[in-house]
Amino acid sequence: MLTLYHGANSVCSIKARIVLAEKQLEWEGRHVDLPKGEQFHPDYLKINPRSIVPVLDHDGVRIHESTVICEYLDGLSDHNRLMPDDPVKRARSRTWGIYTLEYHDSVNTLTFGSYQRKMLLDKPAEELEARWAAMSDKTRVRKTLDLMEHGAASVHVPVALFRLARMCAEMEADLAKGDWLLGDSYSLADAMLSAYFFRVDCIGLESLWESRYPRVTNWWARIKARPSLAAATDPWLDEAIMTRMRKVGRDTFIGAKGLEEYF
Ligand SMILES: N[C@@H](CCC(=O)N[C@@H](CS)C(=O)NCC(=O)O)C(=O)O
Repeated sequence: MLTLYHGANSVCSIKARIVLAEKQLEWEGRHVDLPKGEQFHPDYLKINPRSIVPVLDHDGVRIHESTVICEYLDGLSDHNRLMPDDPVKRARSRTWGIYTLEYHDSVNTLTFGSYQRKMLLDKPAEELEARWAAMSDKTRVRKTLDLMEHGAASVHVPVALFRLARMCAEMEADLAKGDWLLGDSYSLADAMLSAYFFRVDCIGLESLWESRYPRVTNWWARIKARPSLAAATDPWLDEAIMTRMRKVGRDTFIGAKGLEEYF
């Protein structure tokens, strides 16, 4: 039995759900409501003391980290094998997997600096204090507090946009060799990266690639046409929240010169 502890709108959970859909694996979900703070509940801390999702439970064995979960899921069946046989392509796939740690941090910065900040600013001060106290990683707390205070003016925002722009530039170079990141076939690298694109798109910043990376723009259109993206997102996401997220993201980051002022 495969059980995924996941968050509805968590980018790393979406990443795992895309691979579950691509592989057509049967799985059961245990939803962890991140906005409500369920990741800090003592029962969940027994599943993951780091208070983050996703976690995959396979017959009682727990696998942590979305990139590792994705490769693990791919290895479970021969249906639609996503990790290539070629050792050079396997190495490149794992390089993309490592880069996703940076992409996660970046999309998290942009989401927190806009939509999440707006949501949390409405909460009572005591509730926020309790939330920061529950986070065991104090570096994360410091960053979160900076984003709460400064929003788009936080020092973390230009770093995040620079890194995501670098992601697009590196993808543009790889996509010169084929329609997909590792060549002519859709692979684990495409599946993993599409979750971060989904989030950037949700916060209305698709001009990050549309303004300068045509191959990446076409790649994203191909990804959106795959049933796996809708399967991994539609059942969990609320249309009204997504509309608000896009508006707040654009209002926060897109100035008179688009995203240009960040580069
Ligand atoms: N490197 C981890 C990152 C996991 C992570 O940070 N997940 C976020 C959601 S995408 C989370 O659980 N956040 C909890 C919180 O914000 O308190 C992975 O790829 O699995």
